[in-house]
Amino acid sequence: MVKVDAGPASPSTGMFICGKVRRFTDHLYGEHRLLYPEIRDGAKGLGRFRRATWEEAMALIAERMQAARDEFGGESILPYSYGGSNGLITHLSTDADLWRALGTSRLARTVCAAPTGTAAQAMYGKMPGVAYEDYANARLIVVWGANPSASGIHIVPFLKQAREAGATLVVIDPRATPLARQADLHLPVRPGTDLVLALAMARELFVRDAVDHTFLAAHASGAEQFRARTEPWTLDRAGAITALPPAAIAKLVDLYATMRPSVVRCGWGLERNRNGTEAVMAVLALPALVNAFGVPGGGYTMSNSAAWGIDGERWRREPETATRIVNMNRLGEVLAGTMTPPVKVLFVYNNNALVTSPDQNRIQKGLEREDLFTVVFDQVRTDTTRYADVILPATTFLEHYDIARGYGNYALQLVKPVIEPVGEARPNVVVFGELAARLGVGTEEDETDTLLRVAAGLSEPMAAGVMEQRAVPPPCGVRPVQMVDVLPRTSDAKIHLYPESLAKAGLLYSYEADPASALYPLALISPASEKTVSSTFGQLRRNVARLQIHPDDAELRGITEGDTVRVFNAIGDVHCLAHVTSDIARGVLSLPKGLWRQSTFNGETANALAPATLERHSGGACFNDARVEVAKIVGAAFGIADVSLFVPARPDEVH
Ligand SMILES: Nc1nc2c(c(=O)[nH]1)N[C@H]1C(S)=C(S)[C@@H](COP(=O)(O)OP(=O)(O)OC[C@H]3O[C@@H](n4cnc5c(=O)[nH]c(N)nc54)[C@H](O)[C@@H]3O)O[C@H]1N2
Ligand SMILES: Nc1nc2c(c(=O)[nH]1)N[C@H]1C(S)=C(S)[C@@H](COP(=O)(O)OP(=O)(O)OC[C@H]3O[C@@H](n4cnc5c(=O)[nH]c(N)nc54)[C@H](O)[C@@H]3O)O[C@H]1N2
Ligand SMILES: [Mo]
Repeated sequence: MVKVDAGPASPSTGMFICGKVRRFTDHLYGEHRLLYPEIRDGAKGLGRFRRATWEEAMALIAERMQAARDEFGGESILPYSYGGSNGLITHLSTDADLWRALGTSRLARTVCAAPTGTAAQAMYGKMPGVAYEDYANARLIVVWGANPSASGIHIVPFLKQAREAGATLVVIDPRATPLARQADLHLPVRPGTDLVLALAMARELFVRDAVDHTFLAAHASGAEQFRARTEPWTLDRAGAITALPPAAIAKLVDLYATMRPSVVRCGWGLERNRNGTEAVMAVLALPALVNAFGVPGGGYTMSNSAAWGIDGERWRREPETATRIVNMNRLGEVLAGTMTPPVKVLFVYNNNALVTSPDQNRIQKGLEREDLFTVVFDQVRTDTTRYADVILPATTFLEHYDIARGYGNYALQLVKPVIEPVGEARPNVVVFGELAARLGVGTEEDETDTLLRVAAGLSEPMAAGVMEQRAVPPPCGVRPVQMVDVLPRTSDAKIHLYPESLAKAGLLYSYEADPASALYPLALISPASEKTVSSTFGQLRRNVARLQIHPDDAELRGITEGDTVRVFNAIGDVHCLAHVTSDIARGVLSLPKGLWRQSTFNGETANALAPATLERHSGGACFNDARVEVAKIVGAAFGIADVSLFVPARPDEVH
């Protein structure tokens, strides 16, 4: 493999790919690539391993799983994965068969998209959203809690096209993102307060009689209950909580009440806090109130992955057994060993838990438990592999089959290996099939068996398209007009503004106050950066992380550009560099998501500061509820407890 670039098959990505994937050969062949199985050879966490054969490694894993099952039951095994970049074959296929057959603990995959998914499901049954191409038709575009310049670049040309045709752009984000800097209106909202902002907008729309009551009567339920919940949120009250000038909120209402077509690109930034689900619900209520639907470029876009109607479970061989469900955000607590039965075997794959899940220090403690047997199955030597008892090398998308589907773009496609596996790397399906055979609960499967099985679970035209290597559109087509070509997939095909399923837990649209305290007044967010995909490619980041801090907050603490600082709270302490900039709102700090431990001076990352609290409706992660203080570190005492734990970043590599 010498070069990775855009291919012609998928219309909206046919022209270009992002810079980080263009560097994929560094991931494929770089020094971090895992080439063969390894078995721990030294104290836990020391990072010393010896080479092993697949036979030896697999026999050991099977033996330890069997022993745990015999002594403590299947639930003492915890499979841990998220699968954000995995498709229908490398995720929830033979792995799911194996875990089900063994009766292991089940995992609630909540580290991402749980609040947005809960909101979009309850209100619209995950109705497909406005296609990126149709943004070119919009006159008003509201980018809400998303930073597509880094996290979803294929929408950007259409935003540009719309702007050139005179469209108005609004960005709602505590940071001045690249799009915010070009926007007609930028609202630097306090993290976690979007619920209040959207309710205040809705209240204003009702007060001004800018609501389409005829549309609501025909296509929505719960409008009056929703309206009642907006009542307290005057512009002034909302301004005080969101840290926005009331006049700026009013300006947004002016635009939203009058301009058509209008579209909201709702992102994931606003979900990662205690109010996540209800914030997304209130935002998704807005296009219904004004009936922004019915025209190309009108409505909203959330995740589009449900458009194909593939539930991800239809090719499973057996029904799910009712074993316990473990919320993945609680990994630290779970590994503390207090559950019954305790977790004795942890199997991590498609995931880099130590740097992507909340409460990093607690997770590390758990991983250090001598009686815990940990398998980490990955492509590269991640920070999590350091705590493994057995490391298994995995193939990448260039070396295995998969069926991938966009959650922005409307394309489902076959992923086909183009090179032989590097070293002794193996695909997930092969490894999980072999484990099932060794444990006597299934049969070995090669990749084409799984491919055919998964394809058989698709509709005939979809399966044919996949096999012919075309970009397969969803049944609604690639440019659906909302409320025309697609309707809510709720029981009555209506928009549920006050979904009863969620109201059971109490009054909906109730703002839960900021978790800031006198000790930890600053909100730390950790959004996607253009250098990594979550933590994937994090090994290639050689610079010390820079903390974004507003000049006023910096001055108050005697911090200047380039200073070494510590960002801390009761659960973590991150030593990095300060970047003083008015690109971030007052009272807010930002560190990139997905950093490896090598990117800070002391090996802790934003995830050490992120609480393991759960969003109330979905159990979703609350990374952006981290509240912290920051101080300048005087001198070069970086407080490194154990330098053998990580390769510290070097200040001379900063740029
Ligand atoms: N380059 C790159 N691309 C990625 C990823 C990556 O890591 N790197 N990750 C992928 C994944 S897994 C996901 S889920 C998506 C996520 O992609 P996005 O939806 O863009 O989500 P985030 O990057 O978490 O946050 C988006 C923006 O929300 C802002 N924000 C933070 N808190 C709040 C808040 O409370 N309210 C509002 N209004 N804004 C807030 C942040 O400043 C940020 O600019 O991106 C995907 N694409
Ligand atoms: N602080 C903070 N943390 C966050 C977030 C945040 O906003 N702030 N966002 C969260 C979000 S949105 C997400 S989606 C999660 C993602 O967190 P993770 O699920 O941990 O995803 P990645 O960091 O991309 O790590 C995926 C790993 O799987 C490996 N891998 C890829 N394909 C395969 C395969 O086929 N087989 C095997 N065996 N391994 C494979 C890759 O090499 C990589 O090391 O992170 C979350 N973490
Ligand atoms: Mo994500």
